[in-house]
Amino acid sequence: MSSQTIKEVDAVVLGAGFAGLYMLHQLRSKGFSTVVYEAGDGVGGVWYWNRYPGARCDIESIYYNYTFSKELYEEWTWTSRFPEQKEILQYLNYVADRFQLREDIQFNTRVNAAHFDEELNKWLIDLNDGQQVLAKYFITGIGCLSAANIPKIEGLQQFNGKWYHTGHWPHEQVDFTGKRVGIIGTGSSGIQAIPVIAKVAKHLTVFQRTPQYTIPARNHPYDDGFIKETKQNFEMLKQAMRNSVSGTPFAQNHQSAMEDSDVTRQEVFENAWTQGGFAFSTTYHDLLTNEQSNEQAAEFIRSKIKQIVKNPAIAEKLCPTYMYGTKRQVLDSDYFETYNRENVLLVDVKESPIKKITETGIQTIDKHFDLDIIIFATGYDGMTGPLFKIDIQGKDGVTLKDKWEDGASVQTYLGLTTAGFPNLFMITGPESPSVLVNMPIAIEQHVEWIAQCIDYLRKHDIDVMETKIEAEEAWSKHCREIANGTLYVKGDSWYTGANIAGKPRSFLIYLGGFDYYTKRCNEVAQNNYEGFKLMKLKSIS
Ligand code: NA7
Repeated sequence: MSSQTIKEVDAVVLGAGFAGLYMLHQLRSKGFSTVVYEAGDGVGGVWYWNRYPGARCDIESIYYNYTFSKELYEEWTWTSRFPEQKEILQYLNYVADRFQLREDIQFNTRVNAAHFDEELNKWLIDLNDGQQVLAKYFITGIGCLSAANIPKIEGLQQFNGKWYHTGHWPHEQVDFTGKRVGIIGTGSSGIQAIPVIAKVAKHLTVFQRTPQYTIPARNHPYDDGFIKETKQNFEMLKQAMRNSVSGTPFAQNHQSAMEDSDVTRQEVFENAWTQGGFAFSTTYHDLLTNEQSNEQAAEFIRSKIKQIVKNPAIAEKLCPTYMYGTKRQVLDSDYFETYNRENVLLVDVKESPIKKITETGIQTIDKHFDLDIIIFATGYDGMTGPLFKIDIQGKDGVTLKDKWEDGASVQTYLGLTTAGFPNLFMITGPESPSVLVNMPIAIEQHVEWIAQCIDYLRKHDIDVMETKIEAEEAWSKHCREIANGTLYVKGDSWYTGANIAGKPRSFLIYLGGFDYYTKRCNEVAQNNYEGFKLMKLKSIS
């Protein structure tokens, strides 16, 4: 094919969220021509799309930001412990302006396809406006949770009211005043939205399939003294986060829940409950490896639900029975308290499944619920979903979907690359620590590794970098072995793909610890990118 009329750059990056913005900044600072394509009309990624009421991050704001620039850290001031969506979006807009990133971002543009051209040894990228672009490097920064799951329920198209998915919330304000609202789904999104909507709507019906373990977030405004001290400790915080197991600056707890007496364990759980946030999940190291320890945590939360919810029958329905933490633990603000309101009704759809959506509401097998608005808080096709939405084709015309058999046999090297797809990098891709680490820190580590790698390739006149199959086989095996030693694999969650009808079950998050993972990535780089074939065009032709 001829490349004469096609725009050509060193790198194409997908997505203008935390990952895409920093990737652009890194590549540009190293002198690589780079363009970012973003489907939305602004930066923010997941924080651009998730505008539903109550949307907040579940990582504390002072940790949920970039650490690559001390000046940036000092300039930006978070207002509260758990940042709301609006504030994170403001932060990312500030970053885009501060580092003049917008000039290399093309908004309102989707990448439909990216095919590796084996004659040119470049990626040919098709955009939704019909344009094409050639790039030596193709880098995805599309997040792990960006492909919305809207369950196929009969009749949705005939519903006369409005319906929304939490991950594609409209930009204009949705007014719930005087409205009968139905919400399907009680994951993080549903649990954040429910208390906020209940305060405004005339009536809220919650369609729950699985109750959740949720802990009070105990969000609060930050005071100036605390912020000042945090900023002063920036270097220490940065090192602590980057060298930690989870991308946060907390020391790892090495104690088993079964080593403590019943009384002490209750005190430990009670303290964590009072403290709020993710403190609960770090009370003991074996909550997700030892079923007995897990049950202690589960039972503690169930006892709290029964204390908070006044109606014992409703409390019972809200008590989860699956293993604690095998679905992501949720943080809430007054979630269980909301079920004490008179305008809130809980419908257990395991007991009474949804049959269809009608013109006027939702019909379960035994009752019709009249609704003006339906909200799908039904989550995402995680990890592979965002990648499979794009026709990514590597060597010999094999697509990523073909190679990974729709998710049944995902194999990557370090969660960054995959054999047969030369010069393709996936920021926080499958089999990297990604969502079980503080995301901005995981992203920074990937972005810096990729930028250094591309720089190395340029310095050594290498045109094509390709993963060796044996390297990815070993990495995937290592990932699976660690995951299989935990309780995570037993859960029906987006972690395992069990939330999507027909999706093959696989656990695609690296659980060996962010610190070990970073060390391993650095070793690969130091050993001249072991596990990769590095080729010069002369030697290919
Ligand atoms: P989640 O955590 O995947 O939650 C989705 C919820 O929707 C969950 O309660 C599901 O029940 C429920 N769901 C999904 N499909 C259906 C159908 N067909 N009928 C009834 N209920 C359904 O997504 P979120 O957006 O809340 O959170 C995603 C992540 O974002 C979160 O973990 C944080 O990391 C941030 P199920 O449990 O599958 O029975």
